[in-house]
Amino acid sequence: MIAYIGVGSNLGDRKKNIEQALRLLKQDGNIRLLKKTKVYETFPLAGLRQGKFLNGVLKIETEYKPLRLLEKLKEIESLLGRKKTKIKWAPREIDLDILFYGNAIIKGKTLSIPHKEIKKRWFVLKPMSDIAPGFRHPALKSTIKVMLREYENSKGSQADAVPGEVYKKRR
Ligand code: PH2
Ligand code: MG
Ligand code: MG
Repeated sequence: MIAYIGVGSNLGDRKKNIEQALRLLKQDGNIRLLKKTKVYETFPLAGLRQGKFLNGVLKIETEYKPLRLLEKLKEIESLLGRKKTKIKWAPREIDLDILFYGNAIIKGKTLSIPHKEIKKRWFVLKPMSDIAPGFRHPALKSTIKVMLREYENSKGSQADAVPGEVYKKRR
């Protein structure tokens, strides 16, 4: 199955964390990395004060079923030093989220696919639009490109979030 994975880091050596995560993913015989986007530096979306993120999206092909894929991603997160915490949206060394799994719609206790917040997250829509602008959200029925345009039209965008640059202003 084709899946899209959101990658984020805002703790420690962010670039290295993402590189390590990629390395571990590639080592898995049931996961093939098909595409990776460039990494965008983005302001944290949360009430909590915390450091800026590096965010990107991966396109993979995998034999794993969704829950097994989730386990695998959690395993990599913990190998990279991410500690479990009750605090929602605590800063993290690495975050690997299943955004889409083919066109599956799953509403489980431990896993929701597509990821619930995609439409509200520039840091997902933007990188994903670089590799899959025409991908259609199986539940919302709009394409990534359209959702990104809608986001940028309503929120004025995080278009100052240029890859590799440090932003001057916060909206
Ligand atoms: N992840 C969150 C909460 N807020 N903000 C940015 N910019 N990037 C993220 O990956 C992110 C976030 C929870 O997973
Ligand atoms: Mg997340
Ligand atoms: Mg997560």
